[in-house]
Amino acid sequence: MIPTPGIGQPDGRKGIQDQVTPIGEEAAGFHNNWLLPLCALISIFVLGLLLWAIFRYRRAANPTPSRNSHNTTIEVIWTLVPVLVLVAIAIPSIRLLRHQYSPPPADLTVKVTGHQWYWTYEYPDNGVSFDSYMLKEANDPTRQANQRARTNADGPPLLAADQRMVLPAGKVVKFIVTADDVIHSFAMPAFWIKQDANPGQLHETWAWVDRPGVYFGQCSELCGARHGFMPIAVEVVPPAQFAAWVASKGGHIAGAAPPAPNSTAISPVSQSNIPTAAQPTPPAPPPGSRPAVQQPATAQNK
Ligand SMILES: [Cu+2]
Repeated sequence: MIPTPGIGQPDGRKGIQDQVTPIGEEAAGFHNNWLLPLCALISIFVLGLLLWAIFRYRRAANPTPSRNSHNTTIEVIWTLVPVLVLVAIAIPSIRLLRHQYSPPPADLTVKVTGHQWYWTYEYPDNGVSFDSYMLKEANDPTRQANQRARTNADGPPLLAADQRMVLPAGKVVKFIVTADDVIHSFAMPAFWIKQDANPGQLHETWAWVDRPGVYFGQCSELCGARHGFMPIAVEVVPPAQFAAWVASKGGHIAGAAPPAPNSTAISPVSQSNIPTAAQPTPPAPPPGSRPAVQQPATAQNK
């Protein structure tokens, strides 16, 4: 798939990239429609107050300065109004956090591991695992003879990767994020994702992308000499194409084919020790519907 200029990659515009997830749309709307205007209004108001005080109460206009030191009315106002402004910001802000941290049940899990300096993507339910390296330019002297050079079909310089993470469109994807050596950060601006990847820890985030396309991100934690050269390239494709990609990687889709007899054998005894095994799974949303981000977290997606 060929990336679309201006979607999922920087294109010189100011501000936040176009968002392709429900969380991203909510967060970018909150930022662009509420926080930025509020910041601008407060800045203009404070600047106006400053200018007014500087000119109105300058020494030449006030040979005998006022001796007032308290004004109860104005002190109540300048305490109360900022508190109300903060409460007005806190309500949508906490609501957004709740949506971010209450993901719907996942349709697909991808384990993301940061290394110095590349990413590994594992699909534990599909038996797929591979490394993803940045594609170097054709004239890069450090490019080995067996390394493919970047083309415009791969994506912009410093963002194109030799193997993209492929995701099915319209599915809830859970990312398990960790690192192998130092702290990295899995950042996808168009998904509103920036999740630290820490060695020895598993972090979780999620995305739901309806629009097929190619989206780019970068490691966003200073992780060493080639920190700037470990991009993230994600290709979102229709589910049927995703199934074909999994098969081409030697993997399998759950329910599509019987599992190998010895690979998933769990004895009844060990199964009975798993407390969540007895819990009913929530009903799957109808295909194509947007996931309800408002619903509280369940045991399955903790
Ligand atoms: Cu890194």
